[in-house]
Amino acid sequence: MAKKDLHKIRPYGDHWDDGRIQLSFTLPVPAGPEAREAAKQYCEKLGLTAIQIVTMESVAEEFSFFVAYGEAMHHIDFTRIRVPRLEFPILPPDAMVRLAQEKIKRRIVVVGGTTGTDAHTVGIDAILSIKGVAGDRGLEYYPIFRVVNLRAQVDNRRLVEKAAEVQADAILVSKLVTQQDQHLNDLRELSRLLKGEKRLPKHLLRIVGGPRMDHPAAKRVGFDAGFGPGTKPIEVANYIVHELLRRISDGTQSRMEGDSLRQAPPKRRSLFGWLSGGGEDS
Ligand code: B12
Repeated sequence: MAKKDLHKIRPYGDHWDDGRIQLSFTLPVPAGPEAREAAKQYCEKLGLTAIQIVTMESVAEEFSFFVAYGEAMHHIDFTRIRVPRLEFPILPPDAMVRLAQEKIKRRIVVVGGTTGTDAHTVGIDAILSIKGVAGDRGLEYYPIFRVVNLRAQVDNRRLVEKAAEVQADAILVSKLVTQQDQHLNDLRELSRLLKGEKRLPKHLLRIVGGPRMDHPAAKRVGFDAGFGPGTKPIEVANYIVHELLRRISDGTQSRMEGDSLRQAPPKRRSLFGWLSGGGEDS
C-alpha cells in the first residue's frame, strides 16, 4: 500500500487511492437501453470515469433504479476537516445525581416534545419517560429533573410559551419526519421564536434529537446540541447537568431559585409509581 497522505484522500475501492465509488439513484423514465445510457451520461456529468451501470431495475411504470460504479477524481484534505462535536463527561447515574445536587441545588426543569405536524412520540419518550430505552432510564427517573413532556404535534409557539411559564432550563425537541427538510424549517422557526422570547432564562439549553439529526445539523439551525440514533437518556442527562454547570460558572445563569432538591418528592420505584410516571403532562 502506498504511504497514506491525509492531505489528499480519495475513496478506496479495491486498491489504494483508486477513487472507486458506488452510487444508486432513480431516473423518471422506464427501464431500457436508453435509460441505461441516460444513467451512464448522468454519472459522466457528475465527473465520474470508468463508469459501469451494474444494476438497472424497473421500480414503477415510469421509473428505473440504478446502481453504478465509477472513478471519482476529487481528493479531500482530511487534516482541514473540523466538525463541531459535543464533549462532556458521562458520569454514572449516582455520581451525576450527586454532582447536580451539590452544585445546582434545585431541580432542573426540562420541557420536551415532538414539534410541528410530526406525530412520532417514541423517541422523545425514550429520553424523557421513566421507562427510558434499552434498559437506560429516562430523565423522569432522576430526582434532579422536573420533566414536562408535551408529547407530539406540539406547536412551536406552545412549546415556547410552556418553557417560559415553567422557566425551563432546557427544551428538548424530537424530529422524525424530515421530508422536504420540514424538520430543519420547524427548528429554525423555533430558534427564532426562542430568541424573541424575553421571559426565558438566558442559560436555556436548546437540544434536538432524532434518527436523522446530529450535532452539526443542530448547530446550523441555532440549537446548542444535537443527538442522533441510539442516544441514551443518561448521555442527555449528563449533557444537561454539565452544560448547565458550565453556564452557571460562566455567569450565563440568570436564575438560581426554583424547586429545591430537598423538596422534590422521592421517586417511587414500586409498580404503582412506575405506572403513574414521575413526569407531568402539560
Ligand atoms: C413507529 C413509527 C410510526 C408510528 C409512530 C407512533 C408513535 N406514537 O410515535 C406511526 C405509525 C404513527 C407513524 C406515522 C408516520 N410515519 Co413513521 N415511523 C415509525 C418508525 C417505524 C419507528 C420510529 C420509532 O419509534 N423509533 C424508535 C425510537 C426509540 O427511535 P428514535 O425516534 O430514532 O429515537 C432515538 C434517537 O433518534 C434519539 N432521539 C429521538 N428524539 C430525540 C429527542 C431528543 C431531545 C434527544 C436528545 C434524542 C432524541 O433518541 C432516541 C433513543 O435512542 C420509523 C422508522 C424507523 N425505523 O425509524 C417510521 C418513520 C419515522 N415514519 C415515517 C413516516 C413517513 C411516517 C408517516 C408520514 C407515514 C404516513 N404516510 O402516514 C406518518 C407520520 C405522521 C405524522 N404526522 O408524523 C418515515 C419518516 C421519513 C422521513 N425521514 O421523513 C419513517 C423513517 C419510516 C420510513 N422509512 O419511511 N410512524
